[in-house]
Amino acid sequence: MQLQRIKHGTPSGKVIEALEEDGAVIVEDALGRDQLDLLEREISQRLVQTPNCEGRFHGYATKRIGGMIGKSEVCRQMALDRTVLDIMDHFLLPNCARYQINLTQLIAIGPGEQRQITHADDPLFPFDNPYEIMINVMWAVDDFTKENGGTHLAPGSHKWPRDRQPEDDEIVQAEMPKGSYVVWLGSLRHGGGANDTGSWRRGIVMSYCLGWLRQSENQYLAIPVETVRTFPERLQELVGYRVHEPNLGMVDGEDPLHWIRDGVKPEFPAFKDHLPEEMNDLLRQYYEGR
Ligand SMILES: O=C(O)CCC(=O)C(=O)O
Ligand SMILES: [Fe+2]
Repeated sequence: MQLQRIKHGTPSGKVIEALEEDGAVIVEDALGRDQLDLLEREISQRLVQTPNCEGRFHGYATKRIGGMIGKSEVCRQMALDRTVLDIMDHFLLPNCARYQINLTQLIAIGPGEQRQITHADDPLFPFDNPYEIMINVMWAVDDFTKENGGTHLAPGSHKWPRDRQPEDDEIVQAEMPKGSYVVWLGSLRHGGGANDTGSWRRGIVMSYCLGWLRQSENQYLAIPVETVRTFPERLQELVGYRVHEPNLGMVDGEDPLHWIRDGVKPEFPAFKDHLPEEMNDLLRQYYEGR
């Protein structure tokens, strides 16, 4: 059993097909040398200053840094990767007006870290979801190997009953060169690997979820608003500065995108409707038909 491996730049349909089948897929060589060099400069000092995590789930010999999209230009580029967005369009867009960033997190698994418990990520949202509600993309900053903690994944487990846990022979590890990424669906069983080497295994998770869910990481505090103002509009929207129709995420009845764009929040704005077209049509019929 192996994960399918696809070269970056291959039409997204192939990647989506593999994800439908296995629930996880590796996309190879998505970052160029210059991006990897810049990323190294953006993260190395931060990692030195960051203490180890303190929790059984997050690890004790692991370091994590949140809000990466506000801290790294390369992460902003990763967030907008065309293949990644095609994947999210396919799996998430049928069930929301727009999807959003759930969290962006650097995960550095340190020497001696033990294997993380095998889990699915989507029980974060406590309801019986009949479709995928979140998807994670793990970008390799170092080569991922079996020895240094390459992510464990159980291909096909997105189709299993919820209470079925994988046996060891149903699990594969994401082995991939740095600059590649592995995508897994929110329902897929997986976990961080044990690190039996003397060096860190650094990866960056870019997580996306339906636009009407609460984000795991509070994007409005994780990223300084002055930094958000420098983002392209698509990225401002992705981190959450956009109304999800109908009427979720408004500020004084305004779409936050206007406030971010114009730089000032009006003192006395007119409170507006933010509705999908079908609802507007229904309202029009109701009020005009009376
Ligand atoms: O670091 C990894 O490879 C996976 C981590 C993970 O699945 C998690 O923390 O939820
Ligand atoms: Fe996870």
